[in-house]
Amino acid sequence: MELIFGGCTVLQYRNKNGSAGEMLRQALALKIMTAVGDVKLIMNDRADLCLAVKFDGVHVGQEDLPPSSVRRIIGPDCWLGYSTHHPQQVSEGDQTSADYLAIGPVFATSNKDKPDPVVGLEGVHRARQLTRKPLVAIGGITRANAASVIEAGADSVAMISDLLRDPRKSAEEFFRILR
Ligand code: TZP
Ligand code: MG
Repeated sequence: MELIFGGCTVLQYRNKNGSAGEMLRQALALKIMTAVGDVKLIMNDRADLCLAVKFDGVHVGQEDLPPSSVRRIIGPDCWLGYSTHHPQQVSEGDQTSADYLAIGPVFATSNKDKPDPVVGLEGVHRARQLTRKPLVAIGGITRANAASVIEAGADSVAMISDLLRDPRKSAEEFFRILR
């Protein structure tokens, strides 16, 4: 809720260790909790859970079901996000029915197991040249470097650690910096 009060408009539910049942319960709780706000909810990895809890979209990576299969499951209206980590993946992602592509990790991150090599601002710039889909940059993004990431060509940024310490204050500060 603090993130929403701070201005965040899209939240991803991400749980790499929970059982399907636990994820379902937590996602439903999140949905109920956030119903008052105008926030889009994205389920990480799992198209089935996205449908089960009526989230707004699902985000998959290179090792999940491919976008074409996910699209068949979720239908035309749910958002589909697809993670990419180097130029070839961006080009391939551009040819899918994904609604947006993620590019990263832009910088070093401690919130992903076995992260791909960092792509840096140059990787964001390169990705921008390869797709006109909305581009979400992720990985090591902070209030201090977010403007440079947008400047490099990202349409938006996804953040974990830099928002967690004091979520509302951090989010408010983030939006002040970008506006
Ligand atoms: N995918 C690439 S980096 C990352 C994910 C899920 C984690 C981002 O977390 P942080 O704390 O913003 O670096
Ligand atoms: Mg995934």
